[in-house]
Amino acid sequence: MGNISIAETRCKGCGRCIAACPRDLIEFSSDLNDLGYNYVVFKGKPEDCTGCTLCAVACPDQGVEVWNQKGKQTFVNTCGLTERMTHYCPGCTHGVIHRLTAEVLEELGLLGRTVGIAPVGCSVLAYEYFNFDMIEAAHGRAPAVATGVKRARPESIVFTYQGDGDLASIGAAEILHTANRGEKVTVIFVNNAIYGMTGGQMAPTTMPGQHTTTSPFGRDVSDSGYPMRMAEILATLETPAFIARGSVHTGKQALKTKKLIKKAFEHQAADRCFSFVEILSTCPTNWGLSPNEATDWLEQNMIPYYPLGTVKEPGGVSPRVPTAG
Ligand SMILES: Cc1ncc(C[n+]2csc(CCOP(=O)(O)OP(=O)(O)O)c2C)c(N)n1
Repeated sequence: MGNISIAETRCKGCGRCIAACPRDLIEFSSDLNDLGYNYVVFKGKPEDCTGCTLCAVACPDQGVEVWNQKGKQTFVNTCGLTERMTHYCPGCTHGVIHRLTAEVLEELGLLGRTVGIAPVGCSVLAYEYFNFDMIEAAHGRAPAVATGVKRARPESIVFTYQGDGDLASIGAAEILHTANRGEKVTVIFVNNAIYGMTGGQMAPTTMPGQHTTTSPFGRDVSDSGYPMRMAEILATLETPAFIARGSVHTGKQALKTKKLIKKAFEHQAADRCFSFVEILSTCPTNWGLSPNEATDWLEQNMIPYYPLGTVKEPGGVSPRVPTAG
């Protein structure tokens, strides 16, 4: 027996918690909340809920809290995030990735010395949501800014938070050379297979045949090449300490991805070189799908091409990068 509390006012009606509940205990209300969405409600009895927390883990909007049968709160929203509502569309998983990142930093006790760098893209306003120091970078240039911050303040924990258009296209040179230099920074790479913020143009990660506003007949690989597997490309380099790929399209995958994010920051905290976590993410709005359909599409199309798990973890201490300290 457990108990969940759903913040009706935060709910965007994406239904990710409904899909995540193994006991089918959550449903849409027929009423709209102040945001104009059909919010979700708990439909079971407290004794039906096991307190597994998957609904809370799957929620992109910090809308669910969970207690176990002894009345102990088992899912608490992290103080690494502000309480602001995000501007993300319903079913977008940027919010889940924000939360996992903030949870890891809180659990590792690193919040007080973290500097995040977010460039242009849907997460351009990430500084409103992360509750620690953030810097805004020009499109694609976050790894260069991170290099400067880390070299000037080696005691800081420095990470970039980048989309696939940003990292694999306009910022392709920055990420490659930052990884190759073995800068002691962490990169959270959100791959939603499209340029989200600007209206759904084709990205280097767009799937073959995928319809976008600049590939209305589907990505033609004979014309634009195959999608780039950035994690594998960076893993060919000597210096990175840790490279992995996760996904957050379900609560269970989000929990696995949190472990990868944790490892990445642990490597940085141990003064090792470059760590990188690519995270597959849904963009229901620009994919033209409902949140549930987007989850299925990601599972059927992206995961077979972008396999999940650790890509490279040489361990040990990588070559030292000169720092100012
Ligand atoms: C130098 C420069 N070129 C182009 C743009 C326009 N622009 C802003 S966001 C963006 C795409 C971002 O897509 P992505 O990095 O995949 O992130 P998402 O929005 O999908 O999260 C582009 C092309 C810009 N702001 N600056």
